[in-house]
Amino acid sequence: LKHNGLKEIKAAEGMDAVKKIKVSLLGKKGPITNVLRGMKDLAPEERPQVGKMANILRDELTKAIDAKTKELEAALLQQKLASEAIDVTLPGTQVTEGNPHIITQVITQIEELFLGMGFQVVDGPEIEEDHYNFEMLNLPKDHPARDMQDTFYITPNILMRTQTSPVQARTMEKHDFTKGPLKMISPGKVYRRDNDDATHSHQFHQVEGLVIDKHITMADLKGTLALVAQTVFGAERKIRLRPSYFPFTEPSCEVDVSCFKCGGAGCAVCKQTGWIEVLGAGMVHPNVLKMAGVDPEVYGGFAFGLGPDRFAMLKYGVDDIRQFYLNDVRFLKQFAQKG
Ligand code: FA5
Repeated sequence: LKHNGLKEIKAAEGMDAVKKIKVSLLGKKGPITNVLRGMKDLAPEERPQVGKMANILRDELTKAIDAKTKELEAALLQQKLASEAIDVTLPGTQVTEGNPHIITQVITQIEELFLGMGFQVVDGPEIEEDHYNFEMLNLPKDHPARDMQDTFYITPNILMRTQTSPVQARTMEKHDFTKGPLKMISPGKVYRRDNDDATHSHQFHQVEGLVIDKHITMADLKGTLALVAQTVFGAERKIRLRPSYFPFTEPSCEVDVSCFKCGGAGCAVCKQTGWIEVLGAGMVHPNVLKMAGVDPEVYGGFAFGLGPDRFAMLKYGVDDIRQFYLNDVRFLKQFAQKG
């Protein structure tokens, strides 16, 4: 029994076979159990001898089965490790690298310029109250100038902001002027019910700028805007200021930058005028200061709202604003920054 048992254990192929052998040799119906059970029929002097032999045999077989189990487990582990091994020399899958959107690049450039001049960058909500988008900016409910910015209303008092100017109102209201002047910019998305064409989109970007202090003049505004134009477009691009109207500034102006590809007929970008409007600006209206709790007799300032979409068009020679929103990777990839 011992000889055959050990032979069987040794030859077993796999765990299942070992388990079967264990049951057949050591189980309740196995030969060893039978011997032990039959002890009562033996002569008393034979019992210790037979019992000892049966126990030794059982221990030996158990040891052999345990050893075989360990051996098989080790083999299985080896097999698993081998099948899951990674070949580190295989070439990897190419991961396509993204790049910041061209409009993000322009906004970042403007942010860096203003941060360098000690401005703070402030965020504001895209879903805005009529109160901040219009009323705090000197545009009461029935003001005709509301038509200048055709609005997506959510409720009569909640809307998709049409401009980043509400962030001015929100920031001015909170600012403690005893601690110093207010110098901020606020970049973000704005929405208007404009008909989409080469230079208009119903969703676009603006960067608001605001400075409130004592003794601020229009010359400060002009100098700041010239610096923005030179930083983004290079020294060769010209700017011009045209008198304009905004309810929240007085006087107001619109600023144009010379068209990047004009001189020829059929320029879709500037409609053959040689200029493209990129921002609106002016000196903050006394009513706007008063509404935010700022004394217009003591403080004054300038504000501007520029369009990074138009900036990006001019800077990179993109002749249709809709390209920015199509998410065509072939278009976007052209503006990947190196390094
Ligand atoms: C305003 O929105 C004013 N809030 C700007 C301002 C701020 C004036 C502070 C004075 C003081 P306007 O509607 O002109 O102004 O828009 C400002 C700029 O946003 C434009 O010069 C243009 O660059 C851009 N813009 C306007 N409409 C669109 C459009 N539909 N698509 C793309 N860009 C646009």
